[in-house]
Amino acid sequence: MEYTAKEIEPKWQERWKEAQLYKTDEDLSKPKYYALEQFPYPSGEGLHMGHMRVYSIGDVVARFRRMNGYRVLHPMGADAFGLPAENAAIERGVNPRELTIRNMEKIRREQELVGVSYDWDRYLGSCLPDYYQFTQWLFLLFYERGLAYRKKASVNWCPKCATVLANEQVEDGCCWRCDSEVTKKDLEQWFLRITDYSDRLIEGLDRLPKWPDRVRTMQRNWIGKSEGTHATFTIPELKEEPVTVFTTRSDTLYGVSYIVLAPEHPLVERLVAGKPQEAEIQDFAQQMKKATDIERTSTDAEKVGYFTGSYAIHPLTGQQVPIWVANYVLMDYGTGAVMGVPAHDERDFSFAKKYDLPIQVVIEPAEGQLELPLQEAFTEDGLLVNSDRFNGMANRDAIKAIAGHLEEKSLGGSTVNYRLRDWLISRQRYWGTPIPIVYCDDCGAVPVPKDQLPVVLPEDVVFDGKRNPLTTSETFAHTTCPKCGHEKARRETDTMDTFMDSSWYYLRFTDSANEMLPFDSKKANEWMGVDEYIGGIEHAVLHLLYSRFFTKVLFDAGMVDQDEPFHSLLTQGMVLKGGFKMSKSKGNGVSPLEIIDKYGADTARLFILFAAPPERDLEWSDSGVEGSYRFLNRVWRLVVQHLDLFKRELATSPELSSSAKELRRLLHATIKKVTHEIGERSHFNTAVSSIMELVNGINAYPADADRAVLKESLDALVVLLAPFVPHITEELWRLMGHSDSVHLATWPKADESALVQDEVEIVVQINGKMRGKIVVPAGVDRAEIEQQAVAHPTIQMWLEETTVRKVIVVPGKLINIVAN
Ligand code: ANZ
Ligand code: ZN
Repeated sequence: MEYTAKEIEPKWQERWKEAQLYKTDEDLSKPKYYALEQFPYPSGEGLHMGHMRVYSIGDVVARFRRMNGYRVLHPMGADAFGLPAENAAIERGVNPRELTIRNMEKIRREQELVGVSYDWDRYLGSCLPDYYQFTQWLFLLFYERGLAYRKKASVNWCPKCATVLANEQVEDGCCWRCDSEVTKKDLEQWFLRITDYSDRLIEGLDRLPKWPDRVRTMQRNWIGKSEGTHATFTIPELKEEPVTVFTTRSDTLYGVSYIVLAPEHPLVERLVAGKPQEAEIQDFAQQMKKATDIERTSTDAEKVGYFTGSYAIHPLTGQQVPIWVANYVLMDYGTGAVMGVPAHDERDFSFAKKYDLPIQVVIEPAEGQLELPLQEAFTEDGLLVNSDRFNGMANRDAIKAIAGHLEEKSLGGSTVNYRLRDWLISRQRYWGTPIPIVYCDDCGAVPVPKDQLPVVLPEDVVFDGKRNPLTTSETFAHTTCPKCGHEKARRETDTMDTFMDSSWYYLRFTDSANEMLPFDSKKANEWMGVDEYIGGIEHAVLHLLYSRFFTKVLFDAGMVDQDEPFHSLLTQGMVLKGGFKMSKSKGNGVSPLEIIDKYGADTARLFILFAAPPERDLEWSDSGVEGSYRFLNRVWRLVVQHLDLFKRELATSPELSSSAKELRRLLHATIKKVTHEIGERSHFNTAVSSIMELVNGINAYPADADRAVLKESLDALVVLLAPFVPHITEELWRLMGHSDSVHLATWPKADESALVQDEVEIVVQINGKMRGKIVVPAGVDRAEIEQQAVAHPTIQMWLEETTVRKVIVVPGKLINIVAN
């Protein structure tokens, strides 16, 4: 009987489907386990090896938990809105819907070939109206809670994608999707108030010990909480109007020699009006609007500034300081105004040098003195000087003291600032969830009532690549006002960022057929949070931050009882070929379908799981795949060769031979190890390698040794392999005569008593005289006995200054060392 993956795999996939084997178990008496792999974007390319890796990992997790008595939720769907489909549709002049639906079907068929244990009844596609109506519903919930608002803002614009981008989607000044340089544009846009949740998004990270530190750090840095001080300067020329700066270094307040406003700061226009520098500064402000934040703030970027011709009054010294505008101050950080302290800040130092502004030292090192003139900014800790009543104070203490002093005088005080900005969700594109808002001349922006959802994407649109296709529909934009019935109302034609769709899909899976609500709270609470979430590191601040935000809002709305969605996060490494990320476009792609066709999905899964720990990169190797295939063939032959064992009852003999004991010990040590490696450490590779050792052990088992132990070992072997290679194990299991699926089998439990090795006492003689005793495991070899004997402290003493001439070992009894 040959191992024929090609016949076995489709056969079992079909039967599992018929038997609804992977339908979600809703027996609430069992503990729950929610295993989730990030749902894919259905590109026309279909499944790639990266997908195959994520699904193989997720499937081991899900199957392992099922076999361990959990009710498991393991769903799959498609993240189906987005630009690539729209762009492809524009190229071909068709509606992206057709293309996307076709691609969704394709990737789903391919996922099925992998043999993953999904509950397909819960399938969802984010572009289908029965899903996106609830994305709209949730937008309205945010709106009701004051968390969705519209404002005109200078936003990131990708000229190639012809749409705005959220801050999170700008990477080093470029579009995250197409890498084009991002520019700025003033537009009325919808935002979600994620900044209201800044502190909670930071705090929650401390409750996620099973997330990689790296991801938590990235989120913390992205939110960028910074504790500092506001200090208010007044401008005599503007009738004492105040300008407030944000600083993390209030200890340097007496060293301020100028203040700098961002070119876009609202005061700038009034300060320069009618002055000779007016035109120049306005030009400068225009230029700066287009520059990216990176260009403006990097420490080595050239600092450019202009004196406004005006002065402000220092809050503590009453002195006049000049007001400048400069590129390195950003409008949307802090207050858009900073105090310049050249002696203690690098950027201020180079600015002051360039424009010949005074440099006043206010911190000296605790020992020694700074040499004047300064050659560079002194940024270390020290003691305050030239700072009036604060002289001599340690600068760290002075931060609080000076902030307190400002507060007493109502000229400022401690404050907290964040880097995080509200999430811009409007996109000027067709293939996304329409924002459910109507504009009415009388009522302004009016939310579409929930019972009128979904606002469906219209079909009568033109895809010419010149404008937002949604604006070309005759039927869509014109509508009546839901509030006053005005007939000349217009619909919002922006759609939502597709990250809105993926921010809540894990909740929808808990109740995916619900027609009234996004999900029922009771259902969600039965499953949330996700116990193992598997996906790429590239979503560290995008999807993973947005989803946490959504969950917190839904928690506040009473819709879920937990405020963190993903309890454990596994970020899988890349699949490499020749050291480079495997990809079709780079020409080093290996198609999962080809591998499945040649060897079967089981071989591909086994190779992927065995070749590297999940969070590491995995180097593709054809010989490694061959090796996995050979291993499965060995397992096949090993079981098939002994099928007769399963045709009869076998009793274990009461006195086991040493080889029978040894095999049982190996078997139960393997069970223990595999259980631990999968269940506690997610180290699937070491689990597989210990199963391989077990196979060696079974292979070497003597033909005349106890048959019942052999049967026990083969039985457990097939069960242990089932989460990794579901098809071959199912076939073997049935050949063994089991009537139920191996995937319904109970995970074996390690028999601790089998793990103890029998021990024997061995007498150690030197020149025939007994000098000590050692205890060794039964059956160990001579070399091991000799090694332990000479290592024994008493024996070592006796052997001191002698030479060992000969060693005689009587196994199981004694060792005699001849020495003189
Ligand atoms: C005076 C000072 C003296 C500063 C000193 C630093 C060192 P983080 O930690 O990132 O929050 N700053 C404030 N607002 C800014 C803006 N809109 N654009 C550019 N820079 C801005 O950084 C806070 C520091 O960044 C603030 O503290 C301010 O410079 C600058 F020896 O104030 B500091
Ligand atoms: Zn109206």
